[in-house]
Amino acid sequence: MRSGVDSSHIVVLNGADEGVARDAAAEGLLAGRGPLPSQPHRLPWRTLVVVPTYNEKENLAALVRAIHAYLECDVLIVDDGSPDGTGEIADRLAANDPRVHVLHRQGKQGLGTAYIAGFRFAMERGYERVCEMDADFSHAPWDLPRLVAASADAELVIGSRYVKGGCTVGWDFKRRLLSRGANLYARFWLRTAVRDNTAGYRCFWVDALRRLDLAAVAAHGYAFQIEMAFRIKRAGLRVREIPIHFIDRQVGKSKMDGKVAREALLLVPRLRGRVRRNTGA
Ligand SMILES: Nc1nc2c(ncn2[C@@H]2O[C@H](COP(=O)(O)OP(=O)(O)OP(=O)(O)O)[C@@H](O)[C@H]2O)c(=O)[nH]1
Ligand SMILES: [Mg+2]
Repeated sequence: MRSGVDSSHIVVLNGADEGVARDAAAEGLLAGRGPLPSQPHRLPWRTLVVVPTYNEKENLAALVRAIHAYLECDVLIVDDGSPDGTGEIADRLAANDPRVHVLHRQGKQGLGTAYIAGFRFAMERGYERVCEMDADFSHAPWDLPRLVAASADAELVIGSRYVKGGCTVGWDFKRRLLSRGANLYARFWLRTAVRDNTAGYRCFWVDALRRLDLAAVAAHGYAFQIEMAFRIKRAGLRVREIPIHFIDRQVGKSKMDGKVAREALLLVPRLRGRVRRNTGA
């Protein structure tokens, strides 16, 4: 690890006996599943973790299992008609576990609209926290309890690669440059103190989302993350960044493309004019 502590070596006790917790963690690490807690963490809020998927058949079942090993929560899979059959895997998971839900959408409609659909699901069903998480294990499941716990005093928590202790693992120079460049660009245009504006590992208060005008959110691709952080800030709400180690995907294909980058380039300079102060709408 290039900087800071590797979160896969943090054992959260959460009321558990230290010896038991350490043994469970060591067993999980040995099995390549991170430091498993002896039991999933239970936090005071009803939490929904939204996982958008497009062709993630190798990752999805293992990811949902890992999420539930670390945190007591519900999971919503938003699948855009993946040609590889991810949607059927999602249905099978939901049929076997009442904590798993699935939304099927027709064709690839972008990450932004998938998350908005997830947010609406959370609002309608009385969840108090809603998380965003990639399906490809780039976002370590063992960071999830830390992410949600940090939301005690911030309406938006971002798992950040660009605060002290955070980093990316396994990205080539080009990908690192693109991500850093996008963040510099966003910080320049939006004058924001948020260091990782494009990060997709997040926890929102559902009540904070209710205060925003979600129908006005313009971005579909990665600019969605920049826009949401900006809208939360503009609404006068608190954003907190906690360090994470972002791990490059091990299996499956990237969906990053030029269209997504172009959208961010064009949209970000216009955001300050579009989003009203104090309301975020
Ligand atoms: N529902 C839905 N999910 C999507 C869409 N595009 C990407 N995803 C999912 O969003 C998450 C992030 O996409 P990734 O392809 O991992 O994007 P990335 O992390 O920038 O790129 P790599 O990690 O390099 O693959 C993954 O879980 C994808 O399956 C989409 O249009 N619809
Ligand atoms: Mg990814």
